Amino acid sequence: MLLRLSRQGQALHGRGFFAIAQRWMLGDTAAGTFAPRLPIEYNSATPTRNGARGFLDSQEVAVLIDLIGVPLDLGAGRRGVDMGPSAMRYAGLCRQLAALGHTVNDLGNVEVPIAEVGAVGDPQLRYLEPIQVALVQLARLVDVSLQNKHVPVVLGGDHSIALGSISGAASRRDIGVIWIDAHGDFNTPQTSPSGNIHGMPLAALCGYGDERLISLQGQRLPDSMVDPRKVALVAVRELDPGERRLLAEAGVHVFATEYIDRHGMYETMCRAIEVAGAAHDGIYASFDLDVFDPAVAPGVGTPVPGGLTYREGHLAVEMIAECGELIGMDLVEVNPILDERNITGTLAVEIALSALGKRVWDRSELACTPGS
Ligand SMILES: [Mn+2]
Repeated sequence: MLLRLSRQGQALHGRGFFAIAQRWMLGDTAAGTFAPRLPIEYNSATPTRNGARGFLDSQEVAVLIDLIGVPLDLGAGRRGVDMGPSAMRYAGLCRQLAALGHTVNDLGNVEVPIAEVGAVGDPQLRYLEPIQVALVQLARLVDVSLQNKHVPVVLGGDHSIALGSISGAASRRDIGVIWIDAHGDFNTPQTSPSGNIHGMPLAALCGYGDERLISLQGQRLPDSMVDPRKVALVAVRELDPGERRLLAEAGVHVFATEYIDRHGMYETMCRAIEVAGAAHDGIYASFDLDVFDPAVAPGVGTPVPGGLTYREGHLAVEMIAECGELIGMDLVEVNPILDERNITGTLAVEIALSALGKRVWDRSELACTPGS
């Protein structure tokens, strides 16, 4: 697998948190033999919990994770995703990430106005003002987290938050984006049937749509535009007509559900990682829980039939972890009001764990299969 993920026949030069060990692994994979296990190498800048290694195996590096909650539901049509950060924390996110061997800094929540006291404003950009205020704070936190060489994990909230987190990550950095979602989130106020901003963040990140949203009313961090050709949209299955046109025009690589049906999740993710991995400074993953089939993740505001299975979702993030390029991630659209006993909140936590190194068994057997 690792060989297939390499670009132009060269070894990956990851900048993410598994990169050091990954490069060691790759050299060995190319030789077609297994190397003896090395003792775990912690990133020297990373304090560990009494040297605890947790579940991470010798290919991985324990990191310092910044958890950032964004209790925002103003971008969505249905209320309730503002409770998403609580649901994920309640499901044990912090404790389980620490059990993997990482050090976890919970930075608490970004301050977000509630709908009851905010003005809707422009009906085609509903709640732009209060959303913009929250996203500007978030962008700064993510930028600082990356400057500190930490891994930001952002807990939504509706998907509009990704305009904050990813513009923060992209500021003066060349990043690729893997957007895992039932929807394209590539609407503009002109193409959006609802005016809800959570349908627009990916377009705005790439510079499409209303200038007020794209620029975060003049407060977007400098040099933070995302190159749409380095964006992979994975498992999308519901697109508005205008959104479809715009995605094609922008050059976003769209891996819709029918692509997954024909090529499987493994091939799909190899391609998606190739697309986003073309960026120089790593990959940011934005994971919308509505990408799962509603039977697996009932607690989302905009469920669409025909979604990913539980295992497909895990495979996607396991492969992103293994490529060595991941620099940060979002987990969004968990809606505890619509959920059943926090199934979806718990699932979001499990996805974060897989993205940050948790495995059922020894990955070397997966990574080094000759001819795969
Ligand atoms: Mn979304």
